[in-house]
Amino acid sequence: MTAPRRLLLVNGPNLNLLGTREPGIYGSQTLQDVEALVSATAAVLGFEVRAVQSNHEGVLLDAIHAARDDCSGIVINPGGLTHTSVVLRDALSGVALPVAEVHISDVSQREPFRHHSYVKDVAVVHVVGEGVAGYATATTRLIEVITGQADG
Ligand code: CA2
Repeated sequence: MTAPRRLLLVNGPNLNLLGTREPGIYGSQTLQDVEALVSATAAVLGFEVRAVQSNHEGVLLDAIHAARDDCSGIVINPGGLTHTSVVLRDALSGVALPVAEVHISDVSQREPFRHHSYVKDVAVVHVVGEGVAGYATATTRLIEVITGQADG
């Protein structure tokens, strides 16, 4: 079967607040801007995007599991779950799709509790500290991996 030309974009807890608070860390663009950026970036490369954001871990897990059926990769900013969730990591490794992990801020330069990512070694693309533009970088690099133009 031909691989679907569709990505799942996952934004974790609190990312619905983008553009409303903490602009010094996360910028002034909204979640809607992020989703539009990823869709436009993917569209140029012939991919469509299904976007999910939730403050509930189980909703994110269900969306990741469903991606097995009709997506060929996952772009994810897990938010704070990055640093806490074995469950999220297991879901990502369980669906066995290529994953791009993106963080708006440079987590390595922030508090020590943000330095560890449970997702890191199940992702093939990592983008940190590029602001919202990092989602476009992650999307392009993930599609290159999917279509065989790069190896991560
Ligand atoms: O830098 C990132 O993208 C993070 O994944 C964002 C998470 C944080 O826990 C990670 O350590 C790094 C936080 C998302 C919350 O986003 C907000 C946005 C605006 C206002 C308040 C929170």
